[in-house]
Amino acid sequence: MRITRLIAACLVGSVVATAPARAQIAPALNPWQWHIDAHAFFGVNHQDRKFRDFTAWESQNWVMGMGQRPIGKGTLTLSSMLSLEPVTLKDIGSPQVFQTGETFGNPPSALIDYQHPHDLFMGLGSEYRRPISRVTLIAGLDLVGAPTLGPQAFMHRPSAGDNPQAPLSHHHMDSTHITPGVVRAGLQLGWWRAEASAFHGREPDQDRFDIDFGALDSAAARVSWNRGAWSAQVSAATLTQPELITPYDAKRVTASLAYTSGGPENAWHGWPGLDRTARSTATSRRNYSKRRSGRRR
Ligand SMILES: [Cu+2]
Repeated sequence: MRITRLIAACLVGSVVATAPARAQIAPALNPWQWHIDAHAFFGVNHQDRKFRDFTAWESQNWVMGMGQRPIGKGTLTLSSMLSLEPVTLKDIGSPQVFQTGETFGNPPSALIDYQHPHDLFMGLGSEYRRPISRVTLIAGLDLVGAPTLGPQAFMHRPSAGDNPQAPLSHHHMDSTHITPGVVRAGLQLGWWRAEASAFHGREPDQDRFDIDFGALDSAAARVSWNRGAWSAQVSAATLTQPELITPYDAKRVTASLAYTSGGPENAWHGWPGLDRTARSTATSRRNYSKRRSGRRR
């Protein structure tokens, strides 16, 4: 098999800004601290294969904004993550040999060899952290967010800084990183953190501009460890019909170890990961048919 892959891309924008100045001047009047981090790639992606060529002019991009302020004895964080990929990538997604995940078309079929565009709203969430003695209590509520499953999604890892393409493991390890409706709680002690969450298990649909709210029908728990450049996690979840085109519920276990080295210019990030997903019996055939035809439960 002949595969030639050419990605000519330029990072047209990468912005990290922090604006605590006002808070230092008048903390009583403006206790908020704001941070923004944006990445935009633009380029041509050409992949020359034996039976199929792919070429696309495209842009992968996202902007993350965060505001923090003290409330009581703790800290409130509001965060958002938006992407213009619904208009800067083709509907079917970005050509990427061997990539899988989500669906395309009507009737929907599994996407293969493409990375789908991310949703406009990739994250809209809040978190409150309160230290009590050596333990920090954490509570979070996300309109769109990530449940306590798997490692940090790839765009939050330093290795995404100069790479426009999603890793091929994205839809195994990070498949829940855009989840509509997450309630989570946990505690941190030193390098260790234990958390659990309830969330809506279905992956986002093909309409990339809406938020696909639904019942909090799935649950996950994670234990993680972070020390310096090293981080590790083990997590497990029970997911209610995560895929649009299959009627199965799923149980997933993931484990990963990451090492991050260097500053923003020369960061590298490696992580052997393990993902095991087992399908279980459908919740009900009737429910599945309703969902597939686009009706909400
Ligand atoms: Cu993604």
